[in-house]
Amino acid sequence: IAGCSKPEEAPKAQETDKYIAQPLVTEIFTADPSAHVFDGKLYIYPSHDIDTGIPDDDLGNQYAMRDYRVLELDKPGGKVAIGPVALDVDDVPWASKSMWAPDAAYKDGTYFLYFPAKDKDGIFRIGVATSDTPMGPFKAEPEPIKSSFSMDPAVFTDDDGTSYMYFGGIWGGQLQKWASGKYDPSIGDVDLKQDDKPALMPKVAKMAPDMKEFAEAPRDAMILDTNGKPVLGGDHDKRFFEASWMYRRGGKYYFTYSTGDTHFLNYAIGDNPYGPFTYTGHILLPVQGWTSHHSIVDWDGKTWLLFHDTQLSGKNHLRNVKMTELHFNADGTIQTIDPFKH
Ligand code: FUB
Repeated sequence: IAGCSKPEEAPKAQETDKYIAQPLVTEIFTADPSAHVFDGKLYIYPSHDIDTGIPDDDLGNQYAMRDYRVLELDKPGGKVAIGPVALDVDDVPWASKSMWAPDAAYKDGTYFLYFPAKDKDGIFRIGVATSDTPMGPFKAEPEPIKSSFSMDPAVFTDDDGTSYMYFGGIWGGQLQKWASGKYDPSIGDVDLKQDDKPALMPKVAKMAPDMKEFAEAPRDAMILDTNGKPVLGGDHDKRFFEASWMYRRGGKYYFTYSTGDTHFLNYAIGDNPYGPFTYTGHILLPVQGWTSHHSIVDWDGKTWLLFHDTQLSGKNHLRNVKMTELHFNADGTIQTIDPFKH
């Protein structure tokens, strides 16, 4: 499969020894890595970054991605295979652009690719596509998931086989425009500007048995501060921005996310998939580049953090995925990772 990958740009890595991990692939630019273990192999579902010349702005218009490619590893540190195009925006009837951070799931012989994209009106929706192999190609459903909105879907399957989708993102991810439950174009492009009120929270919905619909209306996945009150909109070091990911360890549910403009990956712990989740700390300190987005997966007897930075390009919109081991303390807290060696 690696042979299918056509080199696009192979920039020279600068000062490779200052980073705690190196890019998993250099042939293409990749970001937002969602990792899953299927049949003992690690599959990474990343965004596929491209350069369209669109300048950086606060809405992320520079992230003008149009397709997905899947990465496959047999063993940690092994060769990384880059799959062919798994899904292209032209093959999604309802989508127009912005194929942002995807995720995947498996159930009963079918692999599901979940992806956000802007519809023909420029409104983010979340779509689903299916395949009988983890690498795809995937065939998109003709319509987005009913009642879906905003972006960054992450699908978590609990031990009892029930799956949940976490999603949402503020600023360019449009979550603030849905604060009333309906899309309100008059709401600004950033957040609600209510610093002393509860922040906008990520959304969670149980998936229907066919994995193609929500089984219920999405609800807030509440992130509480250590005082038991919702994290406030003005607390940019703690409040949810984007990049939801759920990781279960024993009976604890770690809701993990990015803080966007303060560039942290954070975690908040709860007792069930819906939360509430209590803010506990940082997983990853700011990386090189504006965005930070990740996944956490158990594989080969270890727990791994998949993340991205801009080591190869030095440009915010041309990112590269990496992986490093994640360590826990005896009390279940995570040992914060510094992406740079000091
Ligand atoms: O890759 C485009 C967007 O950048 C993602 O959807 C966000 O999470 C951020 O990483």
